[in-house]
Amino acid sequence: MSKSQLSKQQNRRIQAAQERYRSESELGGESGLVIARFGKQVLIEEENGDRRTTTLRRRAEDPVAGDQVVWTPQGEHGVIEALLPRRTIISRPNSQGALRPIAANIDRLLIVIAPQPLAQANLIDRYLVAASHAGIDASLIVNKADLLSEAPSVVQLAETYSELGVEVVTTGQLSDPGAETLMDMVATQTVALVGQSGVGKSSLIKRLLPDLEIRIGALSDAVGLGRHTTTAAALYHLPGGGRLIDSPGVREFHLSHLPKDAIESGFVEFEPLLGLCRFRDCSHSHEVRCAVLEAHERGEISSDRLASYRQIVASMSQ
Ligand SMILES: Nc1nc2c(ncn2[C@@H]2O[C@H](COP(=O)(O)OP(=O)(O)OP(=O)(O)O)[C@@H](O)[C@H]2O)c(=O)[nH]1
Ligand SMILES: [Mg+2]
Ligand SMILES: [Zn+2]
Repeated sequence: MSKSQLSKQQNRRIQAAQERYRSESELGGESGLVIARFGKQVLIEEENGDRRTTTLRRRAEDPVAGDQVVWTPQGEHGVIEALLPRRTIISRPNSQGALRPIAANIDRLLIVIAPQPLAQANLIDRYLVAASHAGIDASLIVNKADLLSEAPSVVQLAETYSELGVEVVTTGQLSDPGAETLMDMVATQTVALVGQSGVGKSSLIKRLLPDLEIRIGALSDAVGLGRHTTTAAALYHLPGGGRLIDSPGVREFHLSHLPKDAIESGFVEFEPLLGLCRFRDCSHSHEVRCAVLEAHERGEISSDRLASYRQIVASMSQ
């Protein structure tokens, strides 16, 4: 980890601690970390590491794994008094179009792909845009390494993103060449694993934390790790201080909640060209003297990424 990253992270921690202190003294409660949310019930971790089931005081609050809250005891349970300001948030619209948080206060998105179900470049691009917009780093985890020999397109995809500067780690349950790299990458950060259902996000967490059954003893059965599809995001501590947030798999990831210019800024190879097009509101599709189209003609932007960009932009106006 670079010096500047470390100090940025340290600053965030100090800021978070100050906010926690302020809120606790103002609200007269104790601070807690959201481990998982199941409908109206929120499993939190107290400062001393104990876990407790709480409910929400205000319906408007929408806590999610990774959130810091202020709570007050109510018998052996508790009530969440307030959600503390989030350092970062990744959200997505649900099927009704309402924006729902995926994970809060994360430093990095781990976009998990696999040969089975087959990786989709456009979904990766959408996650990269969302991470960029949220000010979060993103890495690509190529899981199910044992199936890669039959999936050259996934190997190709990994190469494409690696060339774009995205860190790529290959992992799998039979051979896990990337386990150590992955642990180093997470270090003391809070990371969220996202991706299609069935790519092996929960299995990967279980591999990194073999004694998980013990660790998640307090968790609801709703988190059927490895065996069933994950239905709620849940946070797990790594021994070194890192935190992993498992999230339910998605079929698609809409970006309709983002401003239009977040899409082009989320395409890392477009970024240096933005503002260089002849027209300020250039759509990079047919305009003359479009810096993006010119870069594509010079071979600096791949046809696949340009097509993926257009697909996202087109889906925004639907
Ligand atoms: N071949 C192979 N299968 C794997 C590997 N890792 C996980 N699987 C299998 O993939 C299936 C899905 O794994 P999960 O960990 O539940 O996937 P998930 O991404 O958490 O899925 P959701 O919770 O629905 O989002 C399970 O049957 C796993 O046994 C791997 O490295 N190789
Ligand atoms: Mg899962
Ligand atoms: Zn343009």
